[in-house]
Amino acid sequence: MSEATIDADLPAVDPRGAGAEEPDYLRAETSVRSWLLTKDHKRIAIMFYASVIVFLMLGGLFALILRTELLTPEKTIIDANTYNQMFTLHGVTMVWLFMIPAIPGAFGNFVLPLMLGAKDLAFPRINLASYYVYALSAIIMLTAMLAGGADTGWTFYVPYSSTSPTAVSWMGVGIFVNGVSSIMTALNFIVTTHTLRAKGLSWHRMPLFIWSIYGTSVIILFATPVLGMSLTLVALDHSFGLGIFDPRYGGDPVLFQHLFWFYSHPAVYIMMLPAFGVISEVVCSFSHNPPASYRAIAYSSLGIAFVGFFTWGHHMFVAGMSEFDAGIFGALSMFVAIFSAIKVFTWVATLRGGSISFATPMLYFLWFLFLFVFGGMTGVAVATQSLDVHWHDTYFVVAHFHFIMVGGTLTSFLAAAHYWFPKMFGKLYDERVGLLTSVAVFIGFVFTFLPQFLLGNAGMPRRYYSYPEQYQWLNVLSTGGAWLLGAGLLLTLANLVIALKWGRQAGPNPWGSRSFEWITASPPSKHNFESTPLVERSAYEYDLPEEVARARVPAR
Ligand code: HEM
Ligand SMILES: [Cu+2]
Repeated sequence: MSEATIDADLPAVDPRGAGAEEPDYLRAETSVRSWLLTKDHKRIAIMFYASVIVFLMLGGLFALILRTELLTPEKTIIDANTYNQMFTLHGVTMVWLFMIPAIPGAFGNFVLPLMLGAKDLAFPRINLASYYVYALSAIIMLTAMLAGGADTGWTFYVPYSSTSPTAVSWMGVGIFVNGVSSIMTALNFIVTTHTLRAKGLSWHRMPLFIWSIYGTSVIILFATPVLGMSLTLVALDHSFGLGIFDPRYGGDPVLFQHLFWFYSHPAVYIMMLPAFGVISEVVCSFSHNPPASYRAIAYSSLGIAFVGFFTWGHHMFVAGMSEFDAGIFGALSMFVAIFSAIKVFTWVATLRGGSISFATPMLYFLWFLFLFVFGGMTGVAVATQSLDVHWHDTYFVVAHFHFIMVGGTLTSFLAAAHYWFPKMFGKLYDERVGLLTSVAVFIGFVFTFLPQFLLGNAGMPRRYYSYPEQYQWLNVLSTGGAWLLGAGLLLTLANLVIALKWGRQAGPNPWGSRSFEWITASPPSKHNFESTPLVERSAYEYDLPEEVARARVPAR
């Protein structure tokens, strides 16, 4: 690999993009073996992508079963025990098999090396191993589902979880193994960002997506072992009656809540930061503007990663906490909201004076903005002890975190799925259908989750399969919304799958972005770039004409 030098003459560009004379990564080898044993970050990304979509559909199926049960006040389709299993499986599948690996595994793996001008991640074999460890964890969790399931909720609160007759221990093993996969991926991203940046690519020239993936990786590294340890202790209690969390043997059930939330609050940022990264890229690319403040967005990711470790107590306001502690945890939680608000204001300011194009990812950004801000504000509300005593364990909390996780992370995942589609597959999806399905997803979402705030505020507790009659009409709205949301997601998937075969050729940079992954061909060749790029600008120089911006990253 030679380093390209700057040439006054601009290279002639193949319609598929520079480097297209080499077969792209999808066509370089086609045997099944070449996929299963690949060390190419792009193929591993596709394997993660396909898997997380399968689990999104499975988790979605569980959700529709739950919502359908709640259509009527008494039993509709499943009994109480099955209902308990169903919401546990829904939570476990969505959190660990979809949400956490989704953006980092699929899009992080694919674009991070491209954005850094690297040929691959630092440890390609560990990357492949992390996929198989993830797949193993999925197998363990699925067998746990078949072998008795789990009915504790995704939070595994003791003492119920250590005595439940269901397959709690085996499920815990699955989540433990899943964490190992997360840690492998995180380590790989951190080392790659430190060591494989192309020449000239200083930290402050990097695309903002990298900062958010970096922040996520740091959280994963510090928080995930705590989850592994706590679930191991629960499994030991459950299988061997050790009594670590059982007061009869001198154990302490509240200790579990501390340990669990010490991981799981940071984990909400494991799910959220990658979404912020996607949003930053989408906003800049579709408003053709640099971020209003690069540093504000980059550093607030690190700020969130840090402060997120000190807020877990807001999940335990009613677990016997002193008012002083509650005040401290509440105030610290609001710091996170400040960092998030910095991001939101910076994104909005980025639109100013831009030439905005309303493609599907940009519409998802709008949904994100509305839903995430709404979810965040309700977060500040539930972080206030006096309010949370009323809302805790009601549908209000369910609505809050779905606004954040579905309204924030899933919309970003969908934005990313459309935004990077041309890069990943070399094709363009149908824009009109993309916009329509996005509207369906939004309307479905609002009908599903907005009524849940009202239900929670009116006192409907979460995790019950029946409810008093006066709650019915809001539940009917919510269930109807869920079906629409499900249909919107299926149509979105169909639109993308159809584009794989019938989509128009995309070209290297269909959105006119300045970020570095758009320099190379779509889809990229196996080695990403023919020669190592030399970076002479930042990822957001929209004041330069496209050809000049291109020439300042001489690479093919
Ligand atoms: C502005 C920032 C946020 C604040 C101040 C905040 C605050 C809170 C509080 C106080 C609770 C506990 C309520 C209760 O149990 O009664 C809660 C629950 C929850 N939040 Fe947030 N939150 C914020 C952002 C997020 C984000 C970004 C996510 C996810 C990506 C998230 C996901 C969750 C989840 C999953 C729960 C419920 C967990 C459970 O009990 O099963 N939150 N939040
Ligand atoms: Cu929290």
